[in-house]
Amino acid sequence: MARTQVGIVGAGPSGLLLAHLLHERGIESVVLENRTEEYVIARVRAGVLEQGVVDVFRAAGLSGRLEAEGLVHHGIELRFQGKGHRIAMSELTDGRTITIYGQNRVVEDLVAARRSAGGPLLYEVSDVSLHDLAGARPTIRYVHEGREETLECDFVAGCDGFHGVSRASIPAGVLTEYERVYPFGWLGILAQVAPSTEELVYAYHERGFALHSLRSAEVSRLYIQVPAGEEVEAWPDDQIWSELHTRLARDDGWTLREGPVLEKGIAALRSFVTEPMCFGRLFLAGDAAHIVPPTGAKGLNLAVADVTVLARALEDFYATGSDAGLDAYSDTCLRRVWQGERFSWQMTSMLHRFPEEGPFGARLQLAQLEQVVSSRAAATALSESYVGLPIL
Ligand code: RFL
Ligand code: PHB
Repeated sequence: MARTQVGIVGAGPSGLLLAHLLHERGIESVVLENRTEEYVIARVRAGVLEQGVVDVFRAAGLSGRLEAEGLVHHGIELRFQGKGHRIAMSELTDGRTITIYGQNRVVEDLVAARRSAGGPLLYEVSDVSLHDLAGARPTIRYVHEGREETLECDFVAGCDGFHGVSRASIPAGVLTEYERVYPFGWLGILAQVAPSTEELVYAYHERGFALHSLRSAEVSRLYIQVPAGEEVEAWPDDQIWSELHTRLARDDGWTLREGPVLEKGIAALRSFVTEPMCFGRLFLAGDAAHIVPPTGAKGLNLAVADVTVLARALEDFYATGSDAGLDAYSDTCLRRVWQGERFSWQMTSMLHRFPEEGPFGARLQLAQLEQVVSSRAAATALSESYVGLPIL
């Protein structure tokens, strides 16, 4: 039977970053991923990194390409009723910034770091199951290259996302789950066209929310709110552009540039938290423990915060034998998680069309937007949440 100190399930941002932070601390791990490397890297997801996350990457020696190619932003635009309103986030938060850098690149950088560290990273494992989580020697069983394997660990990190096996391996009755599912999703496209904006635009429109984000000087990332359950095949490119033009329109002549669609997909919107984020020697991190709707751009940022806390707690355990950090892991993470949930819910509620809320609800949304763009206190509160709290 193979052995390691920390068995990590999932090679998304959480699992790979944890492996790197542990390696830096002299702690061994094995990372098990059920998909292929190409699939995990190609998945188009997050784009906004909080300053605290960039600081974590820098401190871990992972920020070379991120600092060379990431786009540092100082504000966002809220657009409604044909007008754009800049929220000067840096000015309102003592100079804090966000960085636009695609999750694909984050994952590529982390895979490269793992390779150069020489640590095990296995793709296309199947039939992953977790055992003896409540004891001192949990094991992970899996199949790789046709062979059944058993990995004995000191700890298991469940970094396998919302649909992974880790959370599902915890006995019934241990976890309390808090959930809200929204009656809409986001249809996202990646387009080969220079962004029509320098800063992210979050638009509220009677036809629904739209977001203009970016990836580089040549590639734009755009989203529109669509009803829950919609199939991407029902959305030809010209119809997506038409909705984007309508929802992002400004009455000062601003125009949206179109380009070839490189990728498109639909994501459901959900808020979800499990408490506690651990059971015995299994620790959940990232999307395995919590999901936020993407409107607040918090998912990846929360994942980075979780694994930073976990790596420190494990470092303490191996250095001193103390369980104190591990015992506090869940509570420490959940304080940030619930702030992320609150902010993501607030942004989602303020910016999407909720048909069941009727015209009264729509008027309240406009009143809230008016307050955010006209009150320095309200804009500061939004900015503080958007740029995020320090992690280190
Ligand atoms: P991931 O990325 O889902 O990775 C989990 C990995 O585990 C693997 N896995 C398994 N491996 C082995 N055995 C099993 N049984 C397994 N089951 C699953 C999966 O294949 C996968 O590789 O979770 P992780 O690492 O916790 O990372 C979380 C982030 O990916 C997620 O929170 C963000 O993408 C959310 N998100 C955003 N976050 C931000 O901070 N800023 C943003 O701007 C932002 N925009 C977004 C987003 C997510 C989006 N979608 C598609 C949900 C925009 C979108 C559209
Ligand atoms: C993205 O660029 O993919 C992005 C940006 C901001 C969000 C969500 C996604 O709130």
